Amino acid sequence: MALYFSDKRLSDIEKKVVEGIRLSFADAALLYESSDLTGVGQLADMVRRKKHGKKAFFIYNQHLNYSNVCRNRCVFCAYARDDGENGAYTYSLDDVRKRLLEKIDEPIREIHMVGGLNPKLDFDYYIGLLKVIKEVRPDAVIKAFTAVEIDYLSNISGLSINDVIAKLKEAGLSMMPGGGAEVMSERVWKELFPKKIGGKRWLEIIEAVHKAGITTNATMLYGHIETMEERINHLIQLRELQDRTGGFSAFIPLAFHSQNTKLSKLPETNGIDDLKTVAVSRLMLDNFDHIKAYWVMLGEKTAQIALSFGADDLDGTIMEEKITHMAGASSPKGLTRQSLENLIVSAGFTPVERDSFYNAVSEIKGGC
Ligand code: V47
Ligand code: SF4
Repeated sequence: MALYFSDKRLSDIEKKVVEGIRLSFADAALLYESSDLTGVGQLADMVRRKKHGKKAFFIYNQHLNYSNVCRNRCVFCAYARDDGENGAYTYSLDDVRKRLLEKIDEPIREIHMVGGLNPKLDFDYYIGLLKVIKEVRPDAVIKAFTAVEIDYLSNISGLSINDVIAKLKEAGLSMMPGGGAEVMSERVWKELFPKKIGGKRWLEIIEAVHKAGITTNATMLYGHIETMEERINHLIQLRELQDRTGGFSAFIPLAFHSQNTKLSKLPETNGIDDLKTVAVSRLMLDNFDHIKAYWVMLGEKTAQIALSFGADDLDGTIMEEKITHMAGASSPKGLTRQSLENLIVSAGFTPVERDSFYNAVSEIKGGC
């Protein structure tokens, strides 16, 4: 049955989606520009349902941020501090062990671990982090670090990118989160994160990581100074890399939070932009299996609605989130399994608790 569009231009895109024809830059621009939000949402939902039916995934996970001392000091970051500055912290390996043991009675399947580039931490510390997690929680998957850390570790250790990846893998790294790419545009890189690796290097390193057999996610930080054109180019660059490696698991659009950053005058992203960005991502990233609606940044309500705009995953329990909360996020710091299930069921989907690789560990019947 053909969908109803108040913006008739969407019918051409529907035809392409139905026939499995890849959408172009111009299609994405039209989707973003269209005022037919529900039309755009229906198109994304069509793809989402074809891939996952009514399933909506989540994971029992714990976030660990070992240090907020960071030499990069990206303009959009409220989390980072200089060494010795008020609020700066670094966990010793014993602190990390303690944090893991505090939650040892919970059925955590994944440890998501990232942090700043703290010049006082050497390569052995990073290996130590992985080893401590493996020792305390041998069954949990470690999803840690980003291309930014891989590049940094290669610089401080003198090892090649491939050797860094091999050593992290040997110490227990199984997967990598999608951070660090921000928006792959030279203009945005120069203005917002000039000390961090740019898009070209990020893609090169991720390609090496995928070739070493480690899957990663990908993200896009939106809602700051980037243009629609830059967003779309970012998505296309990810899609091209995925064509080559197939190593991306999920894509996560990250809604910018400006409080306590140098961009604090910028407003929050609005609901329309949040939902459209999820939908456009779902439609453009035809070779990505999963689109995450990250409840921490979107808020629970928008994340729940995003399940009908192309997203199939809400991320997880998290336990304690620092990066977005230091930038003013009003979402809770963690959610229980029951709350995640309730959010999914009341949105009309079937909650599926998953492991890091999207294998179902339990499916709860529900939805309509
Ligand atoms: O790379 C930094 C972003 C990222 C702010 O792969 C900000 O499963 C919003 O990558 N407002 C880290 N965002 C988080 C991340 C992530 C999160 C959840 C799941 C996964 C996954 C990955 O957070 C950074 C940066 O892009 N960030 N500051 C801010 N003020
Ligand atoms: Fe450092 Fe990451 Fe914050 Fe940039 S976003 S300053 S790399 S912690």
